[in-house]
Amino acid sequence: SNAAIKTAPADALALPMEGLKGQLIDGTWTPARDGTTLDVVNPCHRSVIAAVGAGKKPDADAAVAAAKAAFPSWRRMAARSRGALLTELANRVAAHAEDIARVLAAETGNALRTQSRPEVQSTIEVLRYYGGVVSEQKGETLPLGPGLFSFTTREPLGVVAAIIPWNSPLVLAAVKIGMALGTGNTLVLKPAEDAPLAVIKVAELAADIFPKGVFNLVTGTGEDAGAALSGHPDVAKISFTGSVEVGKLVAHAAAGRIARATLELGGKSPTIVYPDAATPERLDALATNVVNAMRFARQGQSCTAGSRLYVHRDVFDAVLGKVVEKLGALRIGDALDEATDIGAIINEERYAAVRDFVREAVEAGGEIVTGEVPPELSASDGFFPRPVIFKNLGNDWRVVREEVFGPVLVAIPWDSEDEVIGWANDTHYGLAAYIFTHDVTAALKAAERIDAGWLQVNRAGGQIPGMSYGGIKQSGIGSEYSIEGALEAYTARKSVTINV
Ligand code: TXE
Repeated sequence: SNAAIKTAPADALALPMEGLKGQLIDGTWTPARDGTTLDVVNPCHRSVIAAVGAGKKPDADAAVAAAKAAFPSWRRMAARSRGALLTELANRVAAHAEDIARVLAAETGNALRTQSRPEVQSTIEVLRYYGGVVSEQKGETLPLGPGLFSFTTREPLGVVAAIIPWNSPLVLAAVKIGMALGTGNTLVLKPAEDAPLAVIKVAELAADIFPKGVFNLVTGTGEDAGAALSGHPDVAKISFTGSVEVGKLVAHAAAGRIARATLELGGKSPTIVYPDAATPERLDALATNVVNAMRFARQGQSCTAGSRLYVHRDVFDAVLGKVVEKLGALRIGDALDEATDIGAIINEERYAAVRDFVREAVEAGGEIVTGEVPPELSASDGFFPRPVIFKNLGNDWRVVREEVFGPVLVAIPWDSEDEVIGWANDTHYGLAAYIFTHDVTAALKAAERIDAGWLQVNRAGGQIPGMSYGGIKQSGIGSEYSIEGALEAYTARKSVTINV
């Protein structure tokens, strides 16, 4: 039970939060216009670590107006000069990396060593990537025949509203900052109400880098600040990462005024293990990859989590045995404790949702290979569920079909390639897939047939700047992390045709 879970000594909780500001609107730090605030809670202790402005429609309106006013001169700045400002932001984040990582760990419950520090490093990489690459905002030329010549340019759209979730808030913010500002748009960023603090710290570093009104930050709930932004007539483009449910609302709001929307939504990604990947000498590395693919070290709260594990029947027991052994070596505990591998689920509601998934599957006869039904908590317990692996499940059960967004892996044996690829594709999601085989033909065949935006073969790492990343089916529209994705989604082509 949870009694065994270690928490950090109280002094480890002293956070670099002094002077934490709040909303950045038109270059000025402002509380919510109605004076209300939202508490930000450390999910490992349920302690309130900060209160931020509960921004609403008037705050969103002011931020959009500022971004709109700043657009004409920002769009005229040379791309390489905008890039230089993104690089400057990256350098400042690097100079404050440890402080930011600690705030990130405290608000998300994502362990400092395994998740939060690496996320800050990815944030720096992403900002540096866009800082360097935005000069590639080029057009094409087209000789249209005698006396006619045409060229295209890539024009920014205007005000971009970016709405981000709590699971890896900083790097997702960095991607949207890099894509929107790099291509000459102005920005209103809204972090998730559960984890706005690390993003606020980055906004503090950005405040005097960009001209006023170029980079705005509004804090508040999705229903208030988020909906006000996605429905705003002066927002030319919305970039949203979060749930499918809210993604549909955002898409509707955008469609109502023919605004553009990029959506990065959920997933139920398959991990497929072929027998040759689980030979005695490969088993250890394979099991590490399976654990990493499931993002257990982020409590499974990742859209790319490889949450359906399909293992060839011949090696099923051997693979499960090794994965359980690997999981057993991971320490669950306070996110700020250096020894911790796995931290806490973001909040009580998400903890209860994970518990419901597990309980329901157990009641239906699913067999728990490792873990337990997350226990009922007393009011001061952190939201620490143990990793769960299930076997003997029905293919149509909720835990097999829906995104749990918690540390719950379903393991299913397969016999034929056709069968397993059919199962892999039998979902309304299409985000990631992980394939483990050293047979090149098998890997390429699977890559060809699996419907997913991002396939990894013999790897289970994170996104790398430069590589397009995005989903198909209900996992989303558009791609991020690359300049191509930024140009497609954040600019419009303009053709100029000349009679020479
Ligand atoms: O996400 P929400 P939640 C999935 C995952 C998880 C579920 C619920 O399955 O269990 O979503 O998480 C803002 N108009 N993912 O409820 O609500 C909100 O303030 C405009 C997948 O936390 O989608 C926050 O900033 N905005 C995922 C952001 O949307 C609204 C990451 C995301 O919150 C809004 C997170 C509205 N009406 C959750 N309502 C991924 N793809 O990585 C909320 N928001």
